[in-house]
Amino acid sequence: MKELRIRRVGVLATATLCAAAIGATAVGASASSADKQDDVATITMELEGKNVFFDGPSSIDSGEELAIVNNTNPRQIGPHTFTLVEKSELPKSKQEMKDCAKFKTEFCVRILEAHKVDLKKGTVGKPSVDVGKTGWDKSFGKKGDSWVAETEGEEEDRVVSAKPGTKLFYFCLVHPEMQGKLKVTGDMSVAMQLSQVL
Ligand SMILES: [Cu+2]
Repeated sequence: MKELRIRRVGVLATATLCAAAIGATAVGASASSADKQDDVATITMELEGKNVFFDGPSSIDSGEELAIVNNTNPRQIGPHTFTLVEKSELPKSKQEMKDCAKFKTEFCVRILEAHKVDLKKGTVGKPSVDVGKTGWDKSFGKKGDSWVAETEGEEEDRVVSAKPGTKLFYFCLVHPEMQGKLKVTGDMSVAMQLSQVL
């Protein structure tokens, strides 16, 4: 069991602070690539001034490795999640984001539960949740792929197992204004052949 750096009070304070800044926050991932390693696509968690956001590519090939890297200090901004989410479930309004960060919405509580978060103890029982096929493919709904970043510099690498043509939407449960979209590209016919063989 890993210890969360920021306890409930810290998380809520952060979330409230961020909710206040939502109006001014730039949402979404830019097309720039943070080339930490040459051939691994990377989405980073960033903090600039009061803006907290994901920075990463807008598309990726199916079967490629995708790394998520936390470039922020949890003492400043709290932990993050990188959570795949169905487009319809993304919190949109300021109020929806606030309610999600305060775990008032059933959908957001589901993600919390998937990570086996104990708010009283401030612990995350299961930082890596990988359902569906191994790798990044399954969006919440009921179950989905998600990762909790608790420390600065922490990284999670998984292959993109979603089919070409899929759009993966993602957000952070702690700061729901952190959102992004990833188009999964690649040769559909190769993917079809593969799925017949496997
Ligand atoms: Cu976050």
